[in-house]
Amino acid sequence: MALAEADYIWMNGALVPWHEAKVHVLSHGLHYGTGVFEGVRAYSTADGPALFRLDEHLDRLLRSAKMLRMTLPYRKDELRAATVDLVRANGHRSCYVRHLAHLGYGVMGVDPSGAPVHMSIGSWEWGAYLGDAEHGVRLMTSSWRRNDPAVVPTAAKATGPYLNSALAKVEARDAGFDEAVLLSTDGYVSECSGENVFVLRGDVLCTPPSSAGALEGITQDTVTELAADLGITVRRENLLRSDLYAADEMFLCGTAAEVTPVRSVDNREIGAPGPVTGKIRDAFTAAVTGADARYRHWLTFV
Ligand code: PPE
Repeated sequence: MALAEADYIWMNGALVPWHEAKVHVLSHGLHYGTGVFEGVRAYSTADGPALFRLDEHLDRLLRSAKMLRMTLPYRKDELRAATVDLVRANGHRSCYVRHLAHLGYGVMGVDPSGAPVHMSIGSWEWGAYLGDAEHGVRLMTSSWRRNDPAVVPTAAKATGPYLNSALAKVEARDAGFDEAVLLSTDGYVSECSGENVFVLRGDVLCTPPSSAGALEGITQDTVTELAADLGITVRRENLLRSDLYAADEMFLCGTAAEVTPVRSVDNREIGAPGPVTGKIRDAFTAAVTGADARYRHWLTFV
C-alpha cells in the first residue's frame, strides 16, 4: 500500500522531517529482524483526534521488548507523550501510528550484544486496510503454517516473524483472495496475516487462543468486551478449518483492519455481513469515536 507521507517522524527523542528519518544499511534489525513494533489508530472525535487504547499498545510494546531481551531507552510515559506530540505536529484528524524499536548500527553477526536500541514513531493517514470492508473479504487458507510458539515468541509483536505473514499475504493475493488465514502447526486456526479471527456459531462468538500462535490482539480484546456488553457470549477456543466453513458469521479484527466481515473462506460462502457482525462493528465505531461514553477511558486525546 502506498504511504501517505506526513511532515514529521519522531526518532530517538526528537521530531525530524519525514525524509530525514533514516537508518544505516548495516543496522542489525534490517539483517536479522531484531525489532518490536506497534500499530495504533487515532480517530476523529467531537473533542479532536484521540488515540484508541494507546496504553494497552505501549504495554504490549514493552512486553514484546522484554520477550526479546531488548532494553528500551524510553519509559512508557515518555512514549505516550511522544506519540501525542507527533500526531499533533502532523496535524492529523485521524491516522495510524507505528512505534518501532529496532537494533541499530554497531555490531554485526547474529549475536545482538552491544547493538544500540533505536526507537521511532511514524504516523500517516490510512484508510480501509482490507479490500471491500463493507461487503466482506474473501479468505484462503494459507499453505504456510503460522509461526509456532516453540519457534519464536508469537505473543511478541516482533518484526522478523512477520516474514510468515508476508509470505501468506502474497500467496493469497496471487491466488485472487483478499487475505490469508493461517493454521497452527497442529492444524488449528491461528489468525490472518494481520488480524485476529472471530467466528459466530449459533449465538456464541469464538476466537482462537494465543496458544494457537495468534497475537494477543488489542482489537480482539476490545471486541470481547463490546460483545459482553451487548450480551453476546465469547469463547476462547481452538477452531478447526471446517469450523470456518460452517460458520454462521465470521469477521476479522485488528488495529489496521478494524472490524472487517468475511464473505467466504476457500470459496465456501459465509454470506453477506450478518447481524451480529453489524452490531459489533457499530459498537466498535461508537467506542473509537468517543460516541459511546462507556468507553471513553480507552481514548487518549491529542
Ligand atoms: N494478528 C496479527 C498477525 C497482526 O499483525 C495484528 C495487527 C493483529 C493480529 C491484531 O492485533 P491488534 O492490532 O492489537 O488488534 N496487525 C497490525 C499491523 C498490520 C500491518 O500490515 O502492518 C495492525 O493492525 O496494526
